[in-house]
Amino acid sequence: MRIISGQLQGEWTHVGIIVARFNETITKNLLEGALDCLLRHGVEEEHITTVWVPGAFEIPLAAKTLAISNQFDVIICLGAIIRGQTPHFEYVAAQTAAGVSAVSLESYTPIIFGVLTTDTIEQAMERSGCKSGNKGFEAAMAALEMNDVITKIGDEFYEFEEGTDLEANQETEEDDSNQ
Ligand code: INI
Repeated sequence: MRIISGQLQGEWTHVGIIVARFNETITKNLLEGALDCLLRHGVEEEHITTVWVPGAFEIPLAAKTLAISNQFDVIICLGAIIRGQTPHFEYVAAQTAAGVSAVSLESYTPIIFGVLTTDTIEQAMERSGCKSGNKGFEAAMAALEMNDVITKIGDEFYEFEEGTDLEANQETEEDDSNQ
């Protein structure tokens, strides 16, 4: 039996963080939590890029743009969508989640959803470091674990030519099977 599981080890890991400015008092705490986790687990400061966007709705495009640069092993998305503040909470939340998920699958990049979706600002505060942990810290843990898992699956089951990635590898395999 073969078991693959990820370690929380960040050395040599290039991390992109996208953080929404909307509800900045909360998202700043999420960012702090994420950075704390990354630095504690060995990610070098110069390997972390933080990108600010206006709101959660803008996160997926920024994530895609970072992902296709091929400069990042993993991307963490941080935001706070609060039901009480907007009648279109459901749309913003659903589109943000669906967009982040789609970009991750399309780009073969672990992209972590560290976006709070809460009913009240108090709940958002509690989950950004005050009472019930910090979702930013948790998102960074998930990022490190997923980076290691995906790397290990790649090492175990794919043969890469130098300079290729999972997507290029898949295209090569499709070309081979069409011949
Ligand atoms: N963006 C958020 O990140 N959180 C929110 O709670 C929120 N509310 O309440 O509306 C929000 N809206 C802005 C949205 O993300 C976009 O920035 C805006 O619609 C421009 O595209």
